[in-house]
Amino acid sequence: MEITEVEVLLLELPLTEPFVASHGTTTVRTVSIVRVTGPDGEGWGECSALPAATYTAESAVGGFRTLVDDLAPALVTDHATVGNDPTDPIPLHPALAIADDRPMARSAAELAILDAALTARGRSLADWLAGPAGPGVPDTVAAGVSLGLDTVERTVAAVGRLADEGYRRCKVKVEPGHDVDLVAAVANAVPGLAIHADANGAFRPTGRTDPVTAVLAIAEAGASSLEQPFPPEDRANAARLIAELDRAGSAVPVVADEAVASVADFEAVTGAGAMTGLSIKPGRVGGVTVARDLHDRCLAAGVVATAGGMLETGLGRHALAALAALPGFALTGDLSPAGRWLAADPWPDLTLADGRLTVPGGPGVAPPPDQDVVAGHLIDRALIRRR
Ligand code: OSB
Ligand code: MG
Repeated sequence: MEITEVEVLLLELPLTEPFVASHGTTTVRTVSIVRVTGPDGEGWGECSALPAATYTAESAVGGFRTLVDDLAPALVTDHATVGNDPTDPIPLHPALAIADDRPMARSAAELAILDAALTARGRSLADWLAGPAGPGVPDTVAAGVSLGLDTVERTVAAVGRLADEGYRRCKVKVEPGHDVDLVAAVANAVPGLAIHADANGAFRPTGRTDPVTAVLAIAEAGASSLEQPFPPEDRANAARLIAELDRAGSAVPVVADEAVASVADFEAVTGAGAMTGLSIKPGRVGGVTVARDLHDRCLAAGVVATAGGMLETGLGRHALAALAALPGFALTGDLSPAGRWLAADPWPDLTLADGRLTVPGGPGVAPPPDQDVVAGHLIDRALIRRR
């Protein structure tokens, strides 16, 4: 696709409450957004980098700069295309490669290009991701919600409210010393709830106690899956944990998040026997097409996939729900509407009913944003045109 214009926006969206994880606290959702225009029309993409470079090396403002300084000029200059689906080629722009080392910014530009192309074809992202040979796109996916670090008492109260809203899976953030009691209290308060314990790598091998023993206790307390318990580079303890769970006859998956940023990481981590599940975040891996590739590899390797969120706007959440409709996403993901954390959002939100989220079936990724809401939260903007 020949891209004639790229607009990059930096928005600052208010949160309903701060989101706390062991890697940092998010109080306002600064987010960079890209719009591309070509002969097919326009399309929108979201850079999922958090306001601060904590979870990964990219930040929202860094994503804005990458989009403005590197991706946009390359996209409006270079217009060769490559097809990625022989029955319905969608241009995967070769200029995206300029940001291969900044996957969240790259992912935003890829999503915008796909949105433009799919909108012009009247085809949904979920339908395109499923492909012609796919089993067809389900109307809904199981909803799941992620809670920030908080006291046991407040977490139990919040989980009770969310269970009443219909959620059957909650992700709780844990860290050493704030783990077993929390998970046990939640399991006790809402029997039958799937509890996904995410440590964001906080169980370091340098502590006084064996980190594997500490994490096994979280599973025994009632966690149904364990996400990134150890630092990404600590494959040895992840492999030991998997072996211990196996010995105990436990089916609790050990889900990699931060540890897998690419297909090469996927091969290395599976090769080390260091994951039995994978949280696939389109931003972390460089876009929805890499995400789909990783999903296919999960299916082939017997690794359970789960769709991972990044506190996105309704735009990013539409893309995540479309991805999560693929058949390998057997472990309920971070699939909640953006209204869970955003107090203002230019994009329409996903709908939650009976513990399930609707898979977007409209053309492209999502409907366009409300320009008044964009204008009310805009902190920077750049327009790059083909010369
Ligand atoms: O570790 O999964 C994580 C949000 C930002 C960065 C990292 C993570 C998260 C979440 C939120 O857990 C999940 C969501 O967006 O629903
Ligand atoms: Mg995580």
